[in-house]
Amino acid sequence: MSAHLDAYWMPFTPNRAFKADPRMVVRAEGMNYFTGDGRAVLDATAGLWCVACGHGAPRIVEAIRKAAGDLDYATNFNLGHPLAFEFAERLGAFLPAGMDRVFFTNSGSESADTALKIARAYWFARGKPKKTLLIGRERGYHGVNFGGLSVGGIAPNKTAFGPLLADVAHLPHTHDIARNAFSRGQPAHGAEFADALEAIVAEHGADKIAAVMVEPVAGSTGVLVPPQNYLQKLRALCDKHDILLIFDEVITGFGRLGANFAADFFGVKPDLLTMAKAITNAAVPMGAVACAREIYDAILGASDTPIELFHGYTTSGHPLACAAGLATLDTFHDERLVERAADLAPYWEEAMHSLRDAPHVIDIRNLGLIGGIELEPRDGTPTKRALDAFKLCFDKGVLIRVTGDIIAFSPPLIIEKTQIDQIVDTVRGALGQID
Ligand code: PXG
Repeated sequence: MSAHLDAYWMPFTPNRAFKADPRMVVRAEGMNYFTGDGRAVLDATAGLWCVACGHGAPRIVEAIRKAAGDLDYATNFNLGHPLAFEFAERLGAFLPAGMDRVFFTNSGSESADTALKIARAYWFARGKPKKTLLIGRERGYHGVNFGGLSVGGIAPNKTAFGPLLADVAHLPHTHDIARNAFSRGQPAHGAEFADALEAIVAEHGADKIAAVMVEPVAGSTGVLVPPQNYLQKLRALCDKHDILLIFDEVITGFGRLGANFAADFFGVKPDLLTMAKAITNAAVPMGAVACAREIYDAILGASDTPIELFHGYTTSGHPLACAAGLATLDTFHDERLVERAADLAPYWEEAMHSLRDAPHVIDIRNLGLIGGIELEPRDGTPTKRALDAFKLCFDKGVLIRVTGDIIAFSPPLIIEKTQIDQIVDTVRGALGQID
């Protein structure tokens, strides 16, 4: 391990292995990263599901430069600056109708914890302080802070960290290769997985349950597309039992499915919706929680203290992030990126499923500009096969993302068809080369 790499404790990385064999990028533009020796690497992951407009989008870069010169920082605690109000309003118009009350955070993890706290605060404001139970889903990912970690359902993320939130229950995940392998778009089977909510209600009582939080399409765990009618069913059950529905749209927001948000794509409206990543094209860290007006009104209306919600971050609504966010919305509008993603989705689907006969492939999943390819794990060494594919693809000039033995794709929405072909050819070649 080279000594000069030791100081930086890298996130979600096998530090020892990485530092023994590091991969670095030093520059990025459009669809490509560039390594120190000038080699282009096509970004099939949009950074980490976040660089929707492509790298170095000129309007965004320019807006950040200007904002840094105009107003480097101002607190939003009992003071304001215009960009935060302007961005919240513009974002409100981009969000599903009626969800235009926006709380700013700095990441997806903070958005998840903020949404969970707002859900509880809502019931507190409504005179139901016992409605506190938070329901997540197996294999769900809602970041790494204690709330989102507790509600999330990825076991290794929890192992080392002791007791989490106690007031939590989990729905089953919807992954069902036996019935749904190689589904194009939404799988046909599994809407009934939502019925597990009835059992949780029967066990705990609806008067104890605050909210259900799910990713509309589960990303981190390896691209699990919701079965047809599953989200509609979940919404109906939440309505029936007076439970809030929170969509974690940290990866599905901002055009990923060919609609502004997954809520629009599926025609299912949550009560709270979390965002991060592409909200600023990831050029400045930012997250946000969109709230239905009723929630905002209830909490403000019921408060008997001057501060209605005792929550916020020093850099909530940071001027540089708001400037980047506004420029991101402008870029989406000018380049018609949401429509572009919708137009490309059928080509993307064909391309992904053309890998069906490649070695080791046991399932392929897709929706919008998301793809997941599940590999058969090697006997005794799960995850190694996918990791080998990742390294080989990087060496051949394509950046993919692997999680477990699943390859996840989420390219920038500016991708061209020839670049989709390049991704598929490179992955096919890599799968043919590894054992
Ligand atoms: N919710 C969802 C749905 C996410 O995908 C977060 C919350 C947390 O966001 P922050 O900004 O706190 O990281 C995420 C993050 C992967 C991968 O490989 C995905 C994420 C993070 C790291 C890896 O798919 N998503």
